[in-house]
Amino acid sequence: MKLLLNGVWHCDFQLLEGERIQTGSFRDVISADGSSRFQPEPDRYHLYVSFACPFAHRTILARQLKRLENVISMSVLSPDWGDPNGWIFGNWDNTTPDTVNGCDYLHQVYIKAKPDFTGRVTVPVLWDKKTGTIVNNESADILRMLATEFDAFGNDMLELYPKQLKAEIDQINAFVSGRINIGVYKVGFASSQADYDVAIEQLFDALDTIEARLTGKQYLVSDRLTEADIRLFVTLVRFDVAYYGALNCNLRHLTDYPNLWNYTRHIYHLPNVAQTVKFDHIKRHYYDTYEGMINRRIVPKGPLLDWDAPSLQACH
Ligand SMILES: N[C@@H](CCC(=O)N[C@@H](CS)C(=O)NCC(=O)O)C(=O)O
Repeated sequence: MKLLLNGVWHCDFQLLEGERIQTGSFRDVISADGSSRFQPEPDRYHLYVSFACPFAHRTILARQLKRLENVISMSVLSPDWGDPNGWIFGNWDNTTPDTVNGCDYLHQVYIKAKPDFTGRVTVPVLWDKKTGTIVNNESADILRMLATEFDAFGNDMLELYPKQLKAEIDQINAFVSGRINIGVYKVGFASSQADYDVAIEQLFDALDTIEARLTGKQYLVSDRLTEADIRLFVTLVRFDVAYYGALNCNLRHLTDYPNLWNYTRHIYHLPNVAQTVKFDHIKRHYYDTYEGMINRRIVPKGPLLDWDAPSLQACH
Protein backbone atom coordinates (compact mmCIF):
# COMPACT_ATOMS: atom_id res chain seq x y z
CA MET A 1 0.00 0.00 0.00
CA LYS A 2 1.28 3.46 -0.90
CA LEU A 3 0.57 6.20 1.60
CA LEU A 4 1.79 9.08 3.72
CA LEU A 5 2.31 8.36 7.39
CA ASN A 6 2.77 11.50 9.46
CA GLY A 7 4.09 13.27 6.38
CA VAL A 8 6.53 10.49 5.38
CA TRP A 9 5.94 8.67 2.08
CA HIS A 10 5.82 4.85 2.13
CA CYS A 11 5.65 3.04 -1.19
CA ASP A 12 5.10 -0.46 0.19
CA PHE A 13 3.40 -0.17 3.53
CA GLN A 14 2.02 -3.41 4.98
CA LEU A 15 -0.76 -3.22 7.53
CA LEU A 16 -0.48 -5.82 10.27
CA GLU A 17 -3.39 -8.22 10.74
CA GLY A 18 -6.31 -6.31 12.26
CA GLU A 19 -4.41 -3.00 12.23
CA ARG A 20 -6.17 0.14 11.06
CA ILE A 21 -4.77 3.61 10.69
CA GLN A 22 -6.72 6.79 11.02
CA THR A 23 -6.56 8.45 7.63
CA GLY A 24 -7.24 12.07 6.84
CA SER A 25 -8.90 13.85 4.01
CA PHE A 26 -9.73 17.39 3.03
CA ARG A 27 -13.43 18.24 3.03
CA ASP A 28 -13.69 22.05 2.98
CA VAL A 29 -16.14 23.59 0.55
CA ILE A 30 -16.17 26.58 -1.76
CA SER A 31 -19.39 28.47 -1.27
CA ALA A 32 -20.89 31.34 -3.27
CA ASP A 33 -23.11 32.43 -0.36
CA GLY A 34 -20.14 33.66 1.71
CA SER A 35 -20.53 30.97 4.38
CA SER A 36 -17.05 29.53 3.72
CA ARG A 37 -13.59 31.10 3.79
CA PHE A 38 -13.24 29.64 0.29
CA GLN A 39 -15.11 31.90 -2.15
CA PRO A 40 -15.56 31.17 -5.83
CA GLU A 41 -13.08 33.38 -7.69
CA PRO A 42 -11.50 33.15 -11.12
CA ASP A 43 -7.89 31.94 -11.20
CA ARG A 44 -7.86 31.05 -7.52
CA TYR A 45 -8.27 27.28 -7.66
CA HIS A 46 -6.33 24.47 -9.30
CA LEU A 47 -7.34 20.88 -10.01
CA TYR A 48 -4.90 17.97 -9.85
CA VAL A 49 -6.31 15.10 -11.88
CA SER A 50 -5.55 11.97 -13.82
CA PHE A 51 -7.36 11.17 -17.06
CA ALA A 52 -7.22 7.52 -16.00
CA CYS A 53 -9.20 7.87 -12.78
CA PRO A 54 -13.01 7.82 -12.95
CA PHE A 55 -13.32 9.94 -9.79
CA ALA A 56 -11.03 12.62 -11.18
CA HIS A 57 -12.94 12.35 -14.45
CA ARG A 58 -16.09 13.57 -12.67
CA THR A 59 -14.32 16.86 -11.90
CA ILE A 60 -12.69 17.18 -15.33
CA LEU A 61 -16.11 16.82 -16.93
CA ALA A 62 -17.77 19.34 -14.61
CA ARG A 63 -15.02 21.88 -15.32
CA GLN A 64 -15.42 21.32 -19.05
CA LEU A 65 -19.23 21.29 -19.20
CA LYS A 66 -19.55 24.37 -16.99
CA ARG A 67 -16.95 26.09 -19.21
CA LEU A 68 -14.57 26.77 -16.34
CA GLU A 69 -11.38 25.95 -18.26
CA ASN A 70 -10.14 29.53 -17.94
CA VAL A 71 -11.39 29.95 -14.38
CA ILE A 72 -9.92 26.86 -12.72
CA SER A 73 -6.48 25.71 -13.87
CA MET A 74 -5.57 22.03 -14.06
CA SER A 75 -2.55 19.73 -13.86
CA VAL A 76 -2.71 16.22 -15.30
CA LEU A 77 -0.70 13.42 -13.70
CA SER A 78 0.83 10.44 -15.45
CA PRO A 79 -1.38 7.34 -15.73
CA ASP A 80 1.59 5.28 -14.44
CA TRP A 81 0.59 4.92 -10.83
CA GLY A 82 2.90 1.89 -10.53
CA ASP A 83 5.86 4.21 -9.87
CA PRO A 84 7.21 3.92 -6.27
CA ASN A 85 6.19 7.55 -5.82
CA GLY A 86 2.56 6.89 -6.71
CA TRP A 87 1.05 9.70 -8.74
CA ILE A 88 3.84 11.47 -10.64
CA PHE A 89 3.89 14.44 -13.01
CA GLY A 90 4.45 14.42 -16.73
CA ASN A 91 5.99 11.52 -18.61
CA TRP A 92 3.13 10.72 -20.98
CA ASP A 93 1.13 12.41 -23.74
CA ASN A 94 -1.45 14.87 -22.45
CA THR A 95 0.10 15.15 -19.01
CA THR A 96 1.44 18.39 -17.54
CA PRO A 97 3.97 19.51 -14.98
CA ASP A 98 2.80 20.87 -11.64
CA THR A 99 2.40 24.48 -12.73
CA VAL A 100 1.35 25.69 -9.27
CA ASN A 101 3.60 24.04 -6.69
CA GLY A 102 6.42 22.76 -8.91
CA CYS A 103 6.25 19.31 -7.34
CA ASP A 104 7.41 16.07 -8.96
CA TYR A 105 4.94 13.86 -7.09
CA LEU A 106 1.43 14.38 -5.82
CA HIS A 107 2.39 13.28 -2.29
CA GLN A 108 4.55 16.43 -2.10
CA VAL A 109 1.45 18.54 -2.78
CA TYR A 110 -0.34 16.84 0.12
CA ILE A 111 2.62 17.58 2.42
CA LYS A 112 2.58 21.25 1.40
CA ALA A 113 -1.04 21.40 2.53
CA LYS A 114 -0.52 19.36 5.69
CA PRO A 115 3.07 18.46 6.64
CA ASP A 116 2.01 15.62 8.95
CA PHE A 117 -0.70 14.18 6.66
CA THR A 118 -1.53 10.52 7.12
CA GLY A 119 -3.51 8.74 4.45
CA ARG A 120 -3.62 7.72 0.84
CA VAL A 121 -2.63 10.24 -1.79
CA THR A 122 -5.52 10.26 -4.23
CA VAL A 123 -6.77 12.24 -7.19
CA PRO A 124 -8.68 14.48 -7.67
CA VAL A 125 -7.35 17.33 -5.52
CA LEU A 126 -8.72 20.87 -5.47
CA TRP A 127 -5.99 23.30 -4.48
CA ASP A 128 -6.39 26.92 -3.32
CA LYS A 129 -3.62 29.11 -4.71
CA LYS A 130 -4.56 31.98 -2.39
CA THR A 131 -4.09 30.21 0.94
CA GLY A 132 -1.75 27.49 -0.37
CA THR A 133 -3.72 24.50 0.76
CA ILE A 134 -5.96 21.66 -0.38
CA VAL A 135 -9.61 22.62 -0.19
CA ASN A 136 -10.99 19.18 -0.87
CA ASN A 137 -9.92 15.77 -2.23
CA GLU A 138 -13.29 14.07 -2.51
CA SER A 139 -14.60 13.93 -6.06
CA ALA A 140 -18.29 14.02 -5.14
CA ASP A 141 -17.77 17.27 -3.24
CA ILE A 142 -15.62 18.83 -5.97
CA LEU A 143 -18.10 17.88 -8.69
CA ARG A 144 -20.92 19.48 -6.66
CA MET A 145 -18.91 22.69 -6.07
CA LEU A 146 -18.04 23.11 -9.72
CA ALA A 147 -21.63 22.34 -10.66
CA THR A 148 -23.25 24.84 -8.31
CA GLU A 149 -20.86 27.50 -6.94
CA PHE A 150 -19.18 28.95 -10.03
CA ASP A 151 -22.19 30.14 -12.05
CA ALA A 152 -20.92 33.73 -11.95
CA PHE A 153 -17.89 32.69 -14.02
CA GLY A 154 -19.04 29.73 -16.13
CA ASN A 155 -22.01 28.37 -18.02
CA ASP A 156 -24.94 29.14 -15.70
CA MET A 157 -27.42 27.74 -18.24
CA LEU A 158 -26.35 24.19 -17.45
CA GLU A 159 -27.75 23.13 -14.07
CA LEU A 160 -26.23 19.82 -13.07
CA TYR A 161 -27.92 19.67 -9.66
CA PRO A 162 -31.26 21.49 -10.05
CA LYS A 163 -33.22 22.13 -6.88
CA GLN A 164 -36.34 20.21 -7.93
CA LEU A 165 -34.34 17.07 -8.81
CA LYS A 166 -32.01 16.95 -5.81
CA ALA A 167 -33.79 14.13 -3.96
CA GLU A 168 -33.90 11.90 -7.03
CA ILE A 169 -30.29 12.65 -7.94
CA ASP A 170 -29.11 11.89 -4.39
CA GLN A 171 -30.98 8.59 -4.46
CA ILE A 172 -29.59 7.35 -7.76
CA ASN A 173 -26.09 8.61 -6.85
CA ALA A 174 -26.12 6.45 -3.72
CA PHE A 175 -27.06 3.38 -5.76
CA VAL A 176 -24.59 3.99 -8.60
CA SER A 177 -21.75 4.86 -6.25
CA GLY A 178 -21.80 1.70 -4.14
CA ARG A 179 -22.99 -0.77 -6.73
CA ILE A 180 -21.28 0.45 -9.90
CA ASN A 181 -18.55 3.10 -9.34
CA ILE A 182 -17.09 1.14 -6.44
CA GLY A 183 -18.67 -2.15 -7.58
CA VAL A 184 -16.10 -2.65 -10.36
CA TYR A 185 -13.27 -2.41 -7.82
CA LYS A 186 -14.98 -4.85 -5.47
CA VAL A 187 -14.91 -7.33 -8.35
CA GLY A 188 -11.36 -6.54 -9.47
CA PHE A 189 -9.77 -6.50 -6.03
CA ALA A 190 -11.67 -9.44 -4.54
CA SER A 191 -9.12 -11.53 -2.73
CA SER A 192 -11.10 -14.77 -2.69
CA GLN A 193 -13.28 -16.61 -5.16
CA ALA A 194 -16.25 -16.33 -2.79
CA ASP A 195 -15.90 -12.53 -2.54
CA TYR A 196 -15.53 -12.27 -6.30
CA ASP A 197 -18.63 -14.38 -6.95
CA VAL A 198 -20.76 -12.14 -4.75
CA ALA A 199 -19.28 -8.92 -6.11
CA ILE A 200 -19.74 -9.79 -9.77
CA GLU A 201 -23.34 -10.80 -9.25
CA GLN A 202 -24.09 -7.53 -7.46
CA LEU A 203 -22.36 -5.48 -10.14
CA PHE A 204 -24.25 -7.03 -13.04
CA ASP A 205 -27.54 -6.94 -11.13
CA ALA A 206 -27.00 -3.20 -10.75
CA LEU A 207 -26.22 -2.80 -14.47
CA ASP A 208 -29.44 -4.72 -15.25
CA THR A 209 -31.37 -2.31 -13.01
CA ILE A 210 -29.95 0.75 -14.76
CA GLU A 211 -30.49 -0.85 -18.18
CA ALA A 212 -34.19 -1.18 -17.33
CA ARG A 213 -34.35 2.34 -15.92
CA LEU A 214 -32.96 3.78 -19.16
CA THR A 215 -35.66 2.23 -21.35
CA GLY A 216 -36.97 5.06 -23.50
CA LYS A 217 -34.90 7.57 -21.54
CA GLN A 218 -31.88 9.64 -22.55
CA TYR A 219 -30.75 10.49 -18.98
CA LEU A 220 -30.96 8.97 -15.50
CA VAL A 221 -33.09 11.68 -13.91
CA SER A 222 -35.78 13.59 -15.76
CA ASP A 223 -34.97 14.44 -19.37
CA ARG A 224 -31.78 16.40 -18.82
CA LEU A 225 -28.12 15.84 -18.08
CA THR A 226 -27.37 15.99 -14.34
CA GLU A 227 -24.43 15.13 -12.13
CA ALA A 228 -25.95 11.65 -11.76
CA ASP A 229 -25.13 11.06 -15.44
CA ILE A 230 -21.60 12.33 -15.01
CA ARG A 231 -21.05 9.89 -12.16
CA LEU A 232 -22.41 6.91 -14.12
CA PHE A 233 -20.77 7.86 -17.43
CA VAL A 234 -17.21 7.88 -16.04
CA THR A 235 -17.53 4.23 -15.04
CA LEU A 236 -19.39 3.05 -18.15
CA VAL A 237 -16.90 4.67 -20.53
CA ARG A 238 -14.13 2.62 -18.88
CA PHE A 239 -16.09 -0.63 -18.79
CA ASP A 240 -15.18 -2.50 -21.95
CA VAL A 241 -11.73 -0.96 -22.42
CA ALA A 242 -10.53 -1.59 -18.88
CA TYR A 243 -12.83 -3.14 -16.31
CA TYR A 244 -13.98 -6.05 -18.48
CA GLY A 245 -10.45 -7.36 -18.98
CA ALA A 246 -8.26 -5.83 -16.29
CA LEU A 247 -10.70 -6.11 -13.39
CA ASN A 248 -12.44 -9.39 -14.40
CA CYS A 249 -15.82 -7.65 -14.84
CA ASN A 250 -16.49 -9.93 -17.75
CA LEU A 251 -19.95 -11.39 -17.51
CA ARG A 252 -21.16 -9.10 -20.28
CA HIS A 253 -19.76 -6.21 -22.27
CA LEU A 254 -21.25 -2.74 -22.04
CA THR A 255 -22.06 -3.19 -25.70
CA ASP A 256 -24.33 -6.13 -24.78
CA TYR A 257 -26.69 -3.68 -23.05
CA PRO A 258 -28.58 -1.73 -25.76
CA ASN A 259 -29.69 1.09 -23.45
CA LEU A 260 -26.45 1.48 -21.51
CA TRP A 261 -24.35 1.41 -24.68
CA ASN A 262 -26.57 3.95 -26.39
CA TYR A 263 -26.61 6.16 -23.28
CA THR A 264 -22.81 6.11 -22.95
CA ARG A 265 -22.28 6.97 -26.62
CA HIS A 266 -24.87 9.74 -26.40
CA ILE A 267 -23.02 11.40 -23.51
CA TYR A 268 -19.66 10.80 -25.17
CA HIS A 269 -20.89 12.81 -28.15
CA LEU A 270 -22.24 15.76 -26.17
CA PRO A 271 -20.14 18.87 -26.84
CA ASN A 272 -16.82 18.96 -24.96
CA VAL A 273 -17.11 15.47 -23.49
CA ALA A 274 -15.01 13.29 -25.85
CA GLN A 275 -11.92 15.43 -25.29
CA THR A 276 -12.01 14.47 -21.58
CA VAL A 277 -11.85 10.74 -22.37
CA LYS A 278 -8.28 9.52 -22.90
CA PHE A 279 -8.47 5.81 -23.59
CA ASP A 280 -4.68 5.42 -23.71
CA HIS A 281 -4.38 6.76 -20.13
CA ILE A 282 -7.23 4.54 -18.96
CA LYS A 283 -5.77 1.36 -20.45
CA ARG A 284 -2.28 2.07 -19.27
CA HIS A 285 -3.44 2.74 -15.74
CA TYR A 286 -5.61 -0.32 -15.30
CA TYR A 287 -3.59 -2.91 -17.17
CA ASP A 288 -0.12 -1.84 -16.16
CA THR A 289 -0.57 -0.39 -12.70
CA TYR A 290 -2.91 -2.85 -11.10
CA GLU A 291 -1.27 -5.99 -12.40
CA GLY A 292 0.05 -7.67 -9.28
CA MET A 293 -2.78 -6.32 -7.13
CA ILE A 294 -5.27 -8.64 -8.79
CA ASN A 295 -5.65 -12.25 -7.70
CA ARG A 296 -5.17 -14.05 -11.01
CA ARG A 297 -6.15 -17.38 -9.44
CA ILE A 298 -9.74 -16.21 -9.34
CA VAL A 299 -11.74 -17.85 -12.10
CA PRO A 300 -13.76 -15.15 -13.83
CA LYS A 301 -17.47 -15.68 -14.18
CA GLY A 302 -17.70 -14.70 -17.82
CA PRO A 303 -17.89 -14.32 -20.65
CA LEU A 304 -21.44 -15.57 -21.14
CA LEU A 305 -21.52 -16.96 -24.66
CA ASP A 306 -24.52 -18.37 -26.47
CA TRP A 307 -23.12 -21.60 -27.90
CA ASP A 308 -26.60 -22.68 -28.98
CA ALA A 309 -27.06 -19.75 -31.37
CA PRO A 310 -27.28 -21.17 -34.92
CA SER A 311 -24.13 -20.77 -37.00
CA LEU A 312 -24.33 -18.96 -40.33
CA GLN A 313 -23.63 -20.78 -43.58
CA ALA A 314 -20.15 -19.95 -44.83
CA CYS A 315 -20.22 -17.94 -48.07
CA HIS A 316 -18.51 -19.56 -51.06
N1 LIG B 1 -12.96 9.07 -2.51
C1 LIG B 1 -12.07 9.52 -3.47
C2 LIG B 1 -11.39 8.33 -4.13
C3 LIG B 1 -10.50 8.74 -5.25
C4 LIG B 1 -9.58 7.56 -5.64
O1 LIG B 1 -9.68 6.44 -5.09
N2 LIG B 1 -8.68 7.82 -6.60
C5 LIG B 1 -7.75 6.78 -6.97
C6 LIG B 1 -7.52 6.74 -8.46
S1 LIG B 1 -8.92 6.13 -9.35
C7 LIG B 1 -6.41 7.08 -6.33
O2 LIG B 1 -5.91 8.17 -6.42
N3 LIG B 1 -5.81 6.05 -5.69
C8 LIG B 1 -4.54 6.15 -5.05
C9 LIG B 1 -4.51 5.38 -3.75
O3 LIG B 1 -5.55 4.84 -3.36
O4 LIG B 1 -3.47 5.35 -3.11
C10 LIG B 1 -12.79 10.38 -4.49
O5 LIG B 1 -13.84 9.97 -4.98
O6 LIG B 1 -12.31 11.47 -4.75
